[in-house]
Amino acid sequence: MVYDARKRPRDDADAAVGPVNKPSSRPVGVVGPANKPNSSPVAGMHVEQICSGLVVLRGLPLAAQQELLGEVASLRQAFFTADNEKTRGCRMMHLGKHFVGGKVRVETAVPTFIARLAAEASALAGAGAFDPDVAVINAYDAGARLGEHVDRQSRRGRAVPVVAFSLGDDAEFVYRRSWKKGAAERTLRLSSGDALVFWGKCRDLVHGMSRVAPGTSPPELRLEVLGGSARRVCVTCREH
Ligand SMILES: O=C(O)CCC(=O)C(=O)O
Repeated sequence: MVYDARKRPRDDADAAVGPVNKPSSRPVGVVGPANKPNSSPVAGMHVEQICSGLVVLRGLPLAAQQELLGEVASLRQAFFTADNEKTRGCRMMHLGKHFVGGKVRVETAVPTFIARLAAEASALAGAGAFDPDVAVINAYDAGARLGEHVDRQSRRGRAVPVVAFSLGDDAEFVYRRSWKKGAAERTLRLSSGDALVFWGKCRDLVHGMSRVAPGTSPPELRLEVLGGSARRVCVTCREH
């Protein structure tokens, strides 16, 4: 069966943080050279605007999902296990420049294919130019979760987005506007081939992943190429 994430109904819980804009399907953005046909796999994705600065692009074609998974599988960088209170059942990999214990560590560069997909997703979402040189890859087992956190900002500020691609089983992405007690928590269902883009007013969203929904991955996507028992992979790109 050909998997089409665009057919999945929008979650009711997807109400926005802050002022709600109606979800909109905007025309596909042109991210290639102006006078050439746009062959990007991102170009046909469905744009779902949750609110100003928070967009989910749905339906990266399966072939591109497979290519993305293949890129992750072929990386020389190793996953490390971060099984603590915040990251249950999650293996992680850092790409590009990272800060560990206040010190800069430069890991394997973000592969061109991943950086290009993320830049194109940013353009399609309306988040503008994006040149990701940092990424975190999370491989989640069944029952895994990722605690609430805020992603480090780019040196260029809040205007520069975070772009996160989901592969494998569906996940519940939870988010809220701030750490303040009582800040309303929302949930977005993310499926394989979805890309979440957040920037501007939403750049500092408090967010995490509360649940992986077993058995919802497109069957053609073989996550076992990563070794281990990952059910979902999230590739999150940022610009330093
Ligand atoms: O798995 C997800 O959908 C979220 C990943 C995330 O928040 C992160 O890596 O910072």
